[in-house]
Formats: sequence, C-alpha cells, structure tokens
Amino acid sequence: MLLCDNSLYMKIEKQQIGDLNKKSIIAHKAQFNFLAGQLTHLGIKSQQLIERLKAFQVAIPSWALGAGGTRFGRFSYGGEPSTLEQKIDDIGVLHALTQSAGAVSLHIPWDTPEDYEAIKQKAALHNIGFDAVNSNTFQDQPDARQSYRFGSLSNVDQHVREQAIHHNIEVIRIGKKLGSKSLTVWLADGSNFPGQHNFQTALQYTQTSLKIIYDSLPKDWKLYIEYKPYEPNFYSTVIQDWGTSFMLAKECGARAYTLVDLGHHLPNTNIEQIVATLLHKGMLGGFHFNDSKYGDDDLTVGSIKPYTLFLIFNELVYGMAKNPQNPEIAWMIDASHNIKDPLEDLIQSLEAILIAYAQALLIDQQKLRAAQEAQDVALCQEILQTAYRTDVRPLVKESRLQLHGALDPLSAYRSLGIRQALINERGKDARASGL
Ligand code: LRH
Ligand code: MN
Repeated sequence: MLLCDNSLYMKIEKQQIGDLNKKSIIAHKAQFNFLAGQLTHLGIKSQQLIERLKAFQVAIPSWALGAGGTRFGRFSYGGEPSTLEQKIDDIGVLHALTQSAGAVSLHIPWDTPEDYEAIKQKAALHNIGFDAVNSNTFQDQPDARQSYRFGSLSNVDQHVREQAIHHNIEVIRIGKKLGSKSLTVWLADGSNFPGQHNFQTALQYTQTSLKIIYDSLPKDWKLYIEYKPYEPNFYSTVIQDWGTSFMLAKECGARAYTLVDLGHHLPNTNIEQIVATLLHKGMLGGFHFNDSKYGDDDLTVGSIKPYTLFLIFNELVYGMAKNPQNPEIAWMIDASHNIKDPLEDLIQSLEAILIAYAQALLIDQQKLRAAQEAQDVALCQEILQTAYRTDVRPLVKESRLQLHGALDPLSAYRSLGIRQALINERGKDARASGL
C-alpha cells in the first residue's frame, strides 16, 4: 500500500512481481524456448509476434470493477472500489500484473470525475489512458426532468430526445477534459409489445438525434454505435443489429463506426462473419469483449466459446493486414461479475483475449488463402485448427515478462493477497457504482 495525496492506494511494485516471477522463470523459459524453436521451424519469428501482443492494450470498463448482479440478486465482494480514484487504482493493479490493461472506459454519470486533475494524475501514475466514454440514456437520473421509460434518442417526445442529446454532448465535454477521443452510444430504446412503436418513426428520430450528437464531436473524435437485439426491451430494439448500426453510422459521417459487443447477438449468430463484413467496409470501430451461452450474459471472455473468439481474431488479423480503410480498433472488455472476484475475472478475460490473438497470429494467412482458392476445405480447417491447438501461453507469458508484468497474473494476485488488502482498506461492504 502506498500513500498518495493522503489517500492510501494499492500499487504493486515491479520488484514484487519480479520476485514472484523468479519461482517460475526456469519452467517458463524452457516452455518458451521449445515453442519458439517450433515456430522458427515454421518460419514464424516469435519476437515479432510478441511485439504485437505487447502492443495490444484493452480498456477496462469503469462499471465492471465491483460485483455485478441480476434482478435476482447481487453478492458483494468486499473491498470494492466506491470512488473513481479507487477504480483507477484497481485498474492499476490489473495493468501492473498483466501489462495489457492500459486504459479505462468511463460510463457517465456512473463515473463522472469530481477532480479532473487528480484523476488524470492518478491514471498517469498507473500508466492508464482514457478510452471511449459511454453515455447513459437508459436510466433516469434523480434530478432529470424527462424520463427515458419510453426511450431516449428515439422517443416520440421531443423534450426527451433533446435531454438525451444534451447528455451525450455533456459526456463528450467530460471526455475531452480527460483526453478521451471517442464516444460510445448504446441505446436501450425499443418496445415491449407489438404496436407500441412505429418502427420507422423511432428509427428516424434516432438517426436525427445521432446526427446532432455526431456534429458536436471534436474533429479528432470517433462515434461508436453499439447494437443489441434485446434487453431491456423484449419485443423490439431500435438499434438491434450490426446492419442498423452500420446504416446509422454511415448517415452520421466518416468518423462514425459500429461497435461489436460479443454478447449482443442472438444464439448461433456468425459473429466472425459480421466482423469480416465491417472490416471490409472500414466500419469496425470497437469491441466489447465478453462471453455468453444464451443472452447478454457478460461472462468471462473465452469461458464459453473460445473457438469463436479465435475465429473472430482470425478475421481481425486478416483485416488488420488487408483493410487499411478500417480505423484503429478500440479494444474494450464489457463484463459483469456475479460470482467471481471482479479483478480475477478481468485477469482471466485479458488472458483469453491475448491467447486468442496469439493463436490467430500463428495462422499462415497466405497458405489459408491458397487452400481457399483451391477449395481444399479439409486443408482450410487443418490450417485453422493447427493454430488453435497450439499452446501459445508461453508467448503470452513472455510478452508480459518483457514488460515486467507477472508470468502468472492470477496466482500473483492471490500470492500478494490483494483482495484481502483491499477489504482491509475499504471494508467488506464497500460497493462500486455501475452494473
Ligand atoms: C449494454 C452494454 C453497453 C453498456 C452497458 C453497461 O448491454 O453492453 O455497452 O453501456 O452494457
Ligand atoms: Mn457493451
């Protein structure tokens, strides 16, 4: 624990991590050298791959550092961050251990900064940047004049639309003060019963409202439009799928893009094909990584469908090489932790993301294209699954080691007794704002 402007905060020193790594460094080097040897044999330069893993930074959602919950209950975790400062400290812990959590994505008003300079200083202390800011027009604020019960940017009531537009412009203003360069808009807007909505009117109001928000963006900002098929509305959602988001973004302008939240797809949707389509059109702005079995379950990344995550990264690796028209993609996690320690859950999600990326980087894209052209279906599958079945964990560990992170972040987190230290500092009943 370290003292910073008279508040105690958790900071893990490189020395502490180095000492922990000593216990497993010999085993790691043996596994890494064996894999690196195999890859050299295949003409793959491990260090080039490692540099890409080191550069891959994922933004942590400010709303997912406490225990999540459902309408059926919420189980507090103890030592949760109840201020934005404490949330940044927790992301600092994640980044120190994983060296891949180099940014925070704020949700407004859940995490509106009080002291901007103090927040920026604290983030800088932990080498954390500010990624996309998220607006919230799916909950009514205590002092709000208008209600979002029947929607926000699509609401038939002009005053409600104006309030929602104003909120988004306020969120941009907050983001500018922190150095963020993008706004994510997710709308809960929709209907619960047939006949409740005039679909065309709702879509047109949404289009017009988004355009006003887009036109108030600073010239170097991007707008991400996040789609979702259902919840909290259960009959229709205005921005229900990638096509609607794509269309609305195109109408807004050149700096508006589609954001893909992995949990926002109906069962068995081919998400990797959606990703390829968006890349092909230069419209893939960002990701919300998580995993799910049924709905928007917000589970640990790679915990349910790791092969799908791998296939998505295959399209991303191909697209990052082939689609210069697509902007730099914003990588973010969007998860909710109902039964796991939030920090352990995020450590596992970061690991799963880097493993899927490393596996996809092993795919010989030229060989795959040749097999596709030759319509050698079995060979296409072999090329993919050879990469998927390669244990790339030594590469991911080596990328962390080279950045002075932990070889095994989860066991380091436990060995350092961080959760108990947070409970001692913040108490068992501390509760984080957010989902
Ligand atoms: C909607 C969503 C969106 C956030 C919210 C916290 O389901 O994915 O990205 O605003 O979760
Ligand atoms: Mn999301």
